[in-house]
Amino acid sequence: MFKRLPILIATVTALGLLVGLLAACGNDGSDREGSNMMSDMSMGHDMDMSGRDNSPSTRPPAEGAREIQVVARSFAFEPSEIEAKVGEELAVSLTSADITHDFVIDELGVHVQADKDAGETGGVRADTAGSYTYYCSVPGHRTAGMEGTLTVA
Ligand SMILES: [Cu+2]
Repeated sequence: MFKRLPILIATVTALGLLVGLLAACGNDGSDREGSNMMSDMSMGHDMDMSGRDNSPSTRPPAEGAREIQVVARSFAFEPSEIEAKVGEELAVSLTSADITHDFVIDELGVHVQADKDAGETGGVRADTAGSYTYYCSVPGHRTAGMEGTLTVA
């Protein structure tokens, strides 16, 4: 897992450069319409890539939200259990102790991401009592143990 990630990033970067080069070549030899098509294609490519990192479901915490500090590391969350009241506004402040991790609760549309040097804070609120599982969506991390439970009562 650890050894493959840099290779993947390098491959993606190389592909991006290749697309850029192709677009530049197309610019030289073709008319404006052709080059627009090329840039549209590479824009779509970029959007797909960023869509993975920046989920639109991350929302800023509500004013007065209770801050919950969560530290993500390979491969656990600290704490692994969070309690909240029904309708309570939480501000989950995620930091990472090592590599990129995220904090996802599918049922609540929560996605907070933290890189090693850049944390993120996201608003969390459950209007229905119950147990909600939070996990890290980086491939392999959840099965390695990056799971926790938000209990709302
Ligand atoms: Cu992770």
